[in-house]
Parts: sequence; C-alpha cells; structure tokens
Amino acid sequence: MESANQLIRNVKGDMLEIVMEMDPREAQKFGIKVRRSDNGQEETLIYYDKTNGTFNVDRTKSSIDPDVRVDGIQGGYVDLNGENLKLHIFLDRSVIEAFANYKKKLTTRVYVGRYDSLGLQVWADKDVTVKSMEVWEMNALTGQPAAPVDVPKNWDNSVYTDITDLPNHDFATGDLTGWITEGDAFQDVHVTDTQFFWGNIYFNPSQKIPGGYHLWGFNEQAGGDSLTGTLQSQNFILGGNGKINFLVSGGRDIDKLYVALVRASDGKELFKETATNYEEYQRKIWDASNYIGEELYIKVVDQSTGGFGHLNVDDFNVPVQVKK
Ligand SMILES: [Ca+2]
Ligand SMILES: [Ca+2]
Repeated sequence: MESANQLIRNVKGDMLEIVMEMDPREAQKFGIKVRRSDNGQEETLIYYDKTNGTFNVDRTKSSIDPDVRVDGIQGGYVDLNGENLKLHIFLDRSVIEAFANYKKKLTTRVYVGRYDSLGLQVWADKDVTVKSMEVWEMNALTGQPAAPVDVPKNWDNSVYTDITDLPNHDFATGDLTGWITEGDAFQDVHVTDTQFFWGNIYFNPSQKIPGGYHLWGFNEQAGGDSLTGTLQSQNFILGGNGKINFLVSGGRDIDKLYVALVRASDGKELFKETATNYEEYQRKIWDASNYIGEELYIKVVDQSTGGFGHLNVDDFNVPVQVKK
C-alpha cells in the first residue's frame, strides 16, 4: 500500500479514471481516497467493508464549504465471493461514479472547497496489497478546480443585535432594488429564480437559492458574456465581527471579473475575489474585522467579453452597523 501511494503521490485531478485491484489480506475496510487535499482536510473515501459486505462512499470530510450538506456514508451490499476488490472509478468534476467488481455502482456528488483537493490515496485499516492500479486523465468539459473557502473562526454574525443587512442583500425582491449599476452587465433581467444550469445542476450546492432569487450574470437574451458593467452596493459602516460572506460563480479573471470590498473614502479595494469558470456557487468569506467602523461598499465588476465572461452573485451577508 505504501509503495502504491508513493507512485500516485503526484497524480492529481478532478477528471480521472481509476482502475485498481486490491488484495485486502487482513484488512476489514479498504479502498481509496479521492478529491483529497494535500493535508487531508478534504477527502472522499470509497471503500469496501468486509464486516458487513458493503461498498460505500464516505463524504464526511468531502468539503469544508459551509454551504455543502454533509451526508455522511452511503452504500450498499455486494458479495465479492472472496475475490479481490476491483475498483473502477470515474471522477468527473463534482460527480463520482464507482464500481465494485462490476457488480455494484455508487454515484455521488462532492463539492470541494479547496483548490488542491485533487489527490488520491490508497487507504485501509490494515496493510493491503495493491495488485494493479492505472489512472487516466479524462477531458475536462470546462473550468478549473473549485476555489478555496477560507472559513475563519466565528464567522457567523447572528449573535449581534446592533447590525442589519445590506438593502436587498440576497436579491429577494427579484430585481436590483437597492443596488447601483453602471453599464449593462447587471440589469434587473439578470435576477432570476432559475435553480439549475446546464439543465440539471444546482447553482447552489445547498440546493437552495437564498431569498429565492440570485443574480445570474449570464443571460443569453440580454446579451450573454458580451455585456460589461459594475454593480455596487450602498455605502455602509461595517459592524458586527467584520466578517462578510457571499456566493459567487462564473468566470475566473481576477482583473476583469471580480467582487471587491471597497473603502468609500479613497476607492481602495480591500478584498477581491473571482470565480472558477464554473456556474456552481461557492461561498467566500472575508475577515474584514480590521475595517469595522469604516465606510465601505461592495463592488461587482464584469469587464470581460469572452467565453465565461460573466459573474453570478448572491447572498451578500454583510454586518452593517445600525445608525445610532
Ligand atoms: Ca438570493
Ligand atoms: Ca461580460
């Protein structure tokens, strides 16, 4: 097992096909971890459990993203008839398909929160022999690995009573009421209650759109990626614990497509974040506690006109000081 892990140490990807055979010897539970970050903070374990004859996927450590529901272990019974475990696994972005001895198939989705959750590691509760293992890269449809979510301690502002939300912070009005726009990339027509992209993939891994609407920067009828412009919040005084969070997806371009926290007095961009060339939302969290008491605003910029030249945003949770 050790030598197999040495060999796959540098194999990384979210578009991989893996074929392997394991002789479990004395091990009771054995399999492989996929979508694993370098330190194992995120990982998804696909394994066989000899004690009850089940083939399982363990997602308890699949994601540090707070929007992602953790569903734990799922699986089902399959009799290996004393044979070695033969795994055939497809990693296709958030989709994982795994076959055990071509008798049992598991399909699951994982929504990683870290850029580096791309590794593999053979795992067992006792040493096993990896008889064979082959890994191929598959062609990516589009996009890049998911962006990291840095979750600071005590990021929740719900304990504070002297704060309020930004006006229409989650676009629940179904339009851009309360926001300031420039150009045509962000218009009322971009605010939508559409839950899915590409037909059947949820925009939000939590499978809920906060407030029922979100700002989908790509709207083909309105002009698609070709539109440019900015969206700006009202100025506010930062309060609470100073921690801001929001959802973003769409194109990756930190210069032309980004969300920023801006200081009103000098226009300085204090925090900046882009997306991942993928439509699925990820929550970003900024620890702006150094700026509590300062007058700030949120700015969303789209100066991109090419492929994936749009941003989608929603649910700006900003602790705004109540005026005294
Ligand atoms: Ca919303
Ligand atoms: Ca654009």
